[in-house]
Amino acid sequence: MSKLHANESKTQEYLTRYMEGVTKRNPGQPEFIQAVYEVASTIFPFIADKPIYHEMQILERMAEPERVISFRVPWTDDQGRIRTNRGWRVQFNSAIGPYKGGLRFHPSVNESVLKFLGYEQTFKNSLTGLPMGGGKGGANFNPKGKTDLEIMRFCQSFMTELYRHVGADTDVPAGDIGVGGREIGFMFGQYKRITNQFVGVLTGKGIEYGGSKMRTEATGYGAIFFLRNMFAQHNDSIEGKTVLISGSGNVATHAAEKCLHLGAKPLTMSDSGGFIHCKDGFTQDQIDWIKDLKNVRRGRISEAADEFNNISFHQGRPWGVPGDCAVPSATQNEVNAEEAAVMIKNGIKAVAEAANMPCDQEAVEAFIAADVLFGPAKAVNAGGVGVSGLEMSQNSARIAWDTDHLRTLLENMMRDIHDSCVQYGNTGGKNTNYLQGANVAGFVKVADAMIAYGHV
Ligand code: NDP
Ligand code: 2IT
Repeated sequence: MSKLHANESKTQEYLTRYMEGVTKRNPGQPEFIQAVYEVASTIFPFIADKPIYHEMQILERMAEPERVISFRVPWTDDQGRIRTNRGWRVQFNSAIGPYKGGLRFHPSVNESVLKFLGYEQTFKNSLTGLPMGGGKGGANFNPKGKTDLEIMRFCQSFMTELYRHVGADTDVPAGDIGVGGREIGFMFGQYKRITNQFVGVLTGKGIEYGGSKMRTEATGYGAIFFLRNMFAQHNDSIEGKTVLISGSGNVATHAAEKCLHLGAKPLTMSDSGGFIHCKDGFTQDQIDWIKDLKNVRRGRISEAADEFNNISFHQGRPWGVPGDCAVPSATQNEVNAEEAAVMIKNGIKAVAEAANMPCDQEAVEAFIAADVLFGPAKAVNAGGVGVSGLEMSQNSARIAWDTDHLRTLLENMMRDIHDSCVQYGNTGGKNTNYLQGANVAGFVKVADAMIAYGHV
């Protein structure tokens, strides 16, 4: 066996043994194990000749959240019945700053999902270049069909416990699935009332009470900036490309909008009921109508097909529609190996993960093996938490920057993240390996900070 092959098989052996340990310690947590594997499979080769990371047990420590808080959330529905949900905050890693990451309200939320999200968030936040640790939280609460008053009572009850665990220099939550401007307003109001403090304890706030311009748009816009940068790096252009988008929430609608700004054509959007297809590409008016449908009327995406002649509604997910790029923007594991194979057969050129872990491991491997440009979530969607970090800066300094300035900061941040991926993602293949690039670039800063602190 050559020395190179001997090293590779040793690295593989470490990875296998490591994953056996992670799997044993986290029974019933498949999403978390999946996220750890995705990172570890690229980090073990990187640290093969860097014994300090092994000696300091960095990957072992990184796979253990610093703290998981779980609590009861009782609330009263409009019929006067007492309802009970479970809330969590996973404070994953504070090596480079206060815990930072969103809150998700969805019936599928459990500890595995929040641990995968908190783990990913640690590397993503490191990539932004800002001083933010990783965290995530939420509740197994289903906001669908609830009235505004029910949402308000739930959010107030949730914050009545959460407030003692968070703080502007401790842990700063934000939105995620099922948590947008309305929910952040209710939670911020409750925090302020309980603590008698007006501080930047949440991001994604309304502009009137300490929110940042561009935060609402940041994740979707940032994802499409990243897609543009991947094309430019590989001597191609986003202009004229057709784009398959899933989801129809905050991330999806703003991704569609930025596609229009940059001359690309968004063809699809979806929700849990199915997807809509517009072969001409959605117009800004149609995107605005969908934003209103989802944020104000809180309806289903199928209604867009009743409203517009050139939009059709279909069951399932949009991945069978031929397109140049895919920007999955709904939820985890929404692209599997068969769907990836269909997209590859249809000639897909680039995939940018705007949701967190939307492609399963086999789909990721299939895209990379087929030389499809693959942008992983922790890089592609980092613009959201990036502008959250800028909201924290503005709150601390008690100032407010204007839209143009923030747009430039976001665009520059996405450029820098892209360039860090290129720096660490050159594996000798035809394309940059953005998966490896993002994982390694995110890892190094957190790992080196942990080493500086000694055995903690
Ligand atoms: P929203 O709640 O605004 O929208 C979520 C969208 O995804 C809806 O269209 C929803 O459909 C769909 N969806 C959610 N769960 C499922 C499911 N299990 N199956 C099918 N469709 C589903 O959330 P966001 O747009 O904020 O978040 C979307 C993704 O982006 C998530 O993965 C989130 O973690 C990630 N993200 C969000 C950031 C942000 O700033 N908001 C930042 C970085 C990442 P339906 O209404 O039918 O449930
Ligand atoms: O997944 C994410 O990065 C988010 N939901 C945004 C987190 C934040 O703190 O803005």
